[in-house]
Amino acid sequence: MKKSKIIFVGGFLGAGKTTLLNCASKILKSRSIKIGVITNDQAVGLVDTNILQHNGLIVSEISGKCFCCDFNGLVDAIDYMVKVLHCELILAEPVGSCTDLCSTLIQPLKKLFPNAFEVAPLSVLVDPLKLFATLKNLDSHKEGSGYIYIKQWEEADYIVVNKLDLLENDQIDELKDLINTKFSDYPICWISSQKSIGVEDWIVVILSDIKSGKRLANVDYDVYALCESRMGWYNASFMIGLENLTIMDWQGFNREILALIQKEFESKKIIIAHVKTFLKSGVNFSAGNIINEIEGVDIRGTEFASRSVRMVINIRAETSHWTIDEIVNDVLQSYMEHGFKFEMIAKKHFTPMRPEPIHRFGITC
Ligand SMILES: Nc1nc2c(ncn2[C@@H]2O[C@H](COP(=O)(O)OP(=O)(O)OP(=O)(O)O)[C@@H](O)[C@H]2O)c(=O)[nH]1
Ligand SMILES: [Mg+2]
Repeated sequence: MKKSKIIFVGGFLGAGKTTLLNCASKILKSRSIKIGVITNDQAVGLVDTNILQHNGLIVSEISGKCFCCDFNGLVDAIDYMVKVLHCELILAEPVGSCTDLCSTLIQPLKKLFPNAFEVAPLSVLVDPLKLFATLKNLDSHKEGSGYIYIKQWEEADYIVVNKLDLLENDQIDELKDLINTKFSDYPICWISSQKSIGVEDWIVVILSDIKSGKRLANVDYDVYALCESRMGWYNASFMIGLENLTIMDWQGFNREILALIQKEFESKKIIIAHVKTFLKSGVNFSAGNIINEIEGVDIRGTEFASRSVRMVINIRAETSHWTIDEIVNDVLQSYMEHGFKFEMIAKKHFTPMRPEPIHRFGITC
């Protein structure tokens, strides 16, 4: 029986994992390969799931726990996609704040299901600006998000430097030198998942027979849990409309509401990890992102007008989840004063739980 191939794309929040999955799926679909994608979060209602589904992909969202803490749920989802939906390749996006994937996912899948699954080399996607900042100042990252970035990179079979389109040639050279100081023996892929540069070459790597899970990161779970516990998570979805039934430009609304949220975070000096929105009405959509306090709002999709819209919003930031909830409530309140109505469909905000993986292998197999 042909083994199903599982491709994990790790990397920190905002590195571009979902954008890469979208881009790669398009290429793979054009080769008539049937793809399934698995998304993951500790709560339901992911912008990523909505975006991938909107692009016509088969998506399964595992929510409630991260992959390593819900290993059996992950195996069930893979099994369903392969056996029932006949997917030939499964792309999986772990939660962006997760690390230790090699010992908690890749080794157990290889060891426990040697005849069912083939696991592709672990790709860890990196935002080049974070890579610059972290590698230039390695000693200051013994805790906080920096600890997670470094552990994610340490366990990579392939470090995939994304957002190549943002770099000048001299920055690429400088980055190569910096990477060499800490990760000299790591294979590196240079890509832009947004512009589809280098993605075909990355596909060659993940479809190859190169061994996966060659490196285990030495993760201290107390530090790891502390780093995650300093973050707040917020997932919500609303129906939005106007009291006087005015037709609204929702792309403009999306840009404006994200800018207001960004301003609130900035004024409270809170570090944003990722704010994502997805607005949809019929076939029209607008997707928005903020990945830090400095860069502006990134909007994709189309301008569209309708009387109402469904909005999904996910926020991950270095603050209490209660503060995030307050910020969103304040911003929504300012719209309500102008006649907007928000009917909440679902909302959950929380601190990520301490990771308690089902399996944790101390050696590679
Ligand atoms: N310039 C540029 N931007 C990119 C590229 N890839 C992704 N982005 C942008 O980076 C932001 C985050 O992208 P996502 O794909 O949502 O990142 P992610 O890693 O899935 O984030 P989480 O799901 O929160 O962990 C979005 O604004 C993307 O448009 C790229 O190659 N170039
Ligand atoms: Mg994503």
